[in-house]
Amino acid sequence: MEFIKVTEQYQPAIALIQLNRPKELNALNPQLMGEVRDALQQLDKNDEVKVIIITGNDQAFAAGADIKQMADKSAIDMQIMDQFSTWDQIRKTKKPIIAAVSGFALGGGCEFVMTCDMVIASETAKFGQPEIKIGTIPGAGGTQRLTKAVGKAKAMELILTGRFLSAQEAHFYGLVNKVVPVEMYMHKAVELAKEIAQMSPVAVQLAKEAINRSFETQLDEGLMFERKNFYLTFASEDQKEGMKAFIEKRKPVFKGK
Ligand code: DAK
Repeated sequence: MEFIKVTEQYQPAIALIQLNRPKELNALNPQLMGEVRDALQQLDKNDEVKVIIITGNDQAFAAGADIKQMADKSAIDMQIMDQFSTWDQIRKTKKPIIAAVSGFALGGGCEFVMTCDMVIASETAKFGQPEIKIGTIPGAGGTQRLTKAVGKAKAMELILTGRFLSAQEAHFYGLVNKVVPVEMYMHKAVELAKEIAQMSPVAVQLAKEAINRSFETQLDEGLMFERKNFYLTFASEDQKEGMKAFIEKRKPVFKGK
């Protein structure tokens, strides 16, 4: 594993996955997501593990999908790469996943957090879907899950402006379970994991499946719709300009085509 660290017995019955590309603020490239998928599948099969915690570091959970890796792709490249199958497999994990979030959880990072089951945030956590600023839109569920989590008006504001949500606001809108000082977020995540780990693993898995069912019955259709529009942005000059401008550290000039 190059981009994540996995500790199968971080605490009794609790496994930890740590995203580990600190210099890039844990930007999510396909290899990293593949490693997360493989680790989750492994942990799902390990009877000693009851709850999984996913974290980054104090500065960043993840600042989004890797823009440098995506910038030059065409809509068809994106379609053929089919990174969504990895994300789809991640969301099929049977055991409960707690995201322990500090610092940036942006774009794909925010979407990754929303794919987890519960969220403990540090006071410094910042959530957002800033894809609009680089000429694209959320592609891994943001338009669907954020809207369900915070409501239509707030989701529109966040996704159309790319503004960030503070940890306290995210708590107010129900996106996170608890906000604690930065030195406490791992501790609180473990505390929550320990409580769940005491329950029947069968009941926990069935409950998770049922809750997701209620949440996702109409989600598949929404996700497909979002995916097509996400691919479509890669056919625009604005996406090329937006991502190029990010890499060149300048403001983008959008032309509307
Ligand atoms: N990708 C690549 N590199 C990134 C990055 C990212 N998303 N975010 C940060 N970095 C890199 C920076 O380029 C910089 O690298 P160097 O220049 O030092 O080589 C390093 O991390 C430190 O970042 P900064 O110097 O920018 O640090 P600051 O503290 O000044 O700013 C920031 C932190 C988080 C505000 C800023 O880095 C930023 O705005 N980052 C980009 C945030 C963003 O736009 N995120 C959304 C990306 S689009 C999909 C699944 C998901 C997605 C799409 C498809 N499929 C399954 C197909 C999701 C798309 C996105 O997430």
